[in-house]
Amino acid sequence: MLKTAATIKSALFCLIMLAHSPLFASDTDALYQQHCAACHNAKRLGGMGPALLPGNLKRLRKKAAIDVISNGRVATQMPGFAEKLSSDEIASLVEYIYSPADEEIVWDLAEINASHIRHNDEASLSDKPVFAVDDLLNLFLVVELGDHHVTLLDGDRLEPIHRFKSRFALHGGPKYSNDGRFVYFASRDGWISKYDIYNLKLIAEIRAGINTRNLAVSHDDRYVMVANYLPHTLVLLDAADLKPIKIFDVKNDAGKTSRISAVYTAPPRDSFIAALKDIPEVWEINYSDQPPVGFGQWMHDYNPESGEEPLVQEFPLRRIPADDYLDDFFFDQEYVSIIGASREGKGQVVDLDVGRVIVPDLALPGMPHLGSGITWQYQGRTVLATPNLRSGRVSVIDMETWETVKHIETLGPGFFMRSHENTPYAWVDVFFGPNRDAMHVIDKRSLEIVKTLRPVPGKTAAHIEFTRDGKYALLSIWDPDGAVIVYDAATLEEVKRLPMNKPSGKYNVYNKITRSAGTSH
Ligand code: DHE
Repeated sequence: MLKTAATIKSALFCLIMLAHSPLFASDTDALYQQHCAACHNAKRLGGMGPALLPGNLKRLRKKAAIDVISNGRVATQMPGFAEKLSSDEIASLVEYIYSPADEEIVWDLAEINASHIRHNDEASLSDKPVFAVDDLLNLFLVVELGDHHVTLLDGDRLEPIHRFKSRFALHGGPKYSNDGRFVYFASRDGWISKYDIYNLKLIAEIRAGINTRNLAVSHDDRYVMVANYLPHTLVLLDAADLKPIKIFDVKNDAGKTSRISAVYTAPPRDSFIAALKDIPEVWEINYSDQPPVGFGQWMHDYNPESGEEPLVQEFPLRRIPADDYLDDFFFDQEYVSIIGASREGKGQVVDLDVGRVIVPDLALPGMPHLGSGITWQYQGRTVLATPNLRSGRVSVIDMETWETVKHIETLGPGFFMRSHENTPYAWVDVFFGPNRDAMHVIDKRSLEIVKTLRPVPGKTAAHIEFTRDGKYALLSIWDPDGAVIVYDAATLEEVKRLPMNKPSGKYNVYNKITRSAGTSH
């Protein structure tokens, strides 16, 4: 009897110990596959969410990682798991993601080249569209995240023309060629696609990275630059067929590598400008056939008095020191200054001509989704306005003095802000919180909210884009059973609804290729 009681006691003890012991590696792997793999990839290489490998988590302390897994991450699709997982399970997941991958991840020229797909030969396709519209520059593309499709819309009739499948999880603005015939998409897992809108056909695809931020197309339509989180590279592609030309390993003098926050084209400079996430630097890569002599070299080691010949390089790189990391940035309309912000909400202005920070402490409370900043004329001066992902306010900043003109209080943090040269209004969403179904309309002349729309109560209303003439504003209802809702931009009355599957960004060809001050560039 005693022996039986002792056996039961020891079995119970073992069970209790087991319940409190760290999970077995196989349990954690199963947990990861069940809860994380769909967005972060089964091998932690990233997809909809970022890669979860030690090299990609350098700026996130383990304590903060526990908080993100428990409570989610503001301004992303990352939900909180505190209700589903125990604290031991969350702790074991954190250990798991900070441990090195089983296999080394290499995504170099050989792997990139091997992924290349040539779908159609551009030369054999017609340069006339296979559909009839009045204005080819008033076309829109709508990215539907719900089932990973893209819809081509006629901006005059406001009707869909065609719908095609995209790669999984497109993110960031697609970029058009100058004539609006071709468009380049980037997916979060590194696929770059070139699509011929006139022929409704893919031209080529290539996987330029494992985990990609965005892409930029040179203003002369010759090059595509891809910014990656994994590996830590910028990849230059030939815009004709997407074949790789050059890989830039992104690292500082000490050999520390960095993820790239974003890359954009600066047309008057013949350059791509990239912000780095783990090194406080801005990179400028010149793509002209005759880059300025010594471009980039003077930032480091060229002394004009030394008598040495300055360097002339192909695609020369200029590294500009910043005061802090730049998680994203935005240009002035002249492409001289960039206005950047770190995830912690520290804003800074970098002057690209003089190559240094000129305003180290720009007042940007919360983190702006800076691709969404816009500019307009207010009382004779240019102001920039951006929503903030952490606080319910739109910051309006004078671009000459860099002083805050006004913080406009909104019903919650917003993702996207848009306007157009032909409308007195700027539209800003309330993407988070109980008022995520609201869309504010701000009068650009008074900086006051003049109307708050609630197109579908309870469903997120987000991202506006205007028709070429600015007469209509198109709004996304961010839901599988969603819609693009068209508003008269003057009366603010609804005109029509086009059912869509979680439509996110919408991109008007004319507004994009003319780099309208009211839209993202
Ligand atoms: Fe975006 C654009 C960064 C989360 C939808 N987003 C961009 C751009 C950057 C960026 C740098 C500009 C790229 C360009 O134009 O080439 N986005 C980030 C983030 O750092 C953040 C906060 C975290 C992350 O997960 O990367 C983030 N973004 C999201 C989302 O959760 C959104 C709402 C849904 C999604 O697709 O994941 C989202 N981002 C968008 C959209 C654009 C965008 C629709 C293009 C807007 C435009 O009009 O140009």
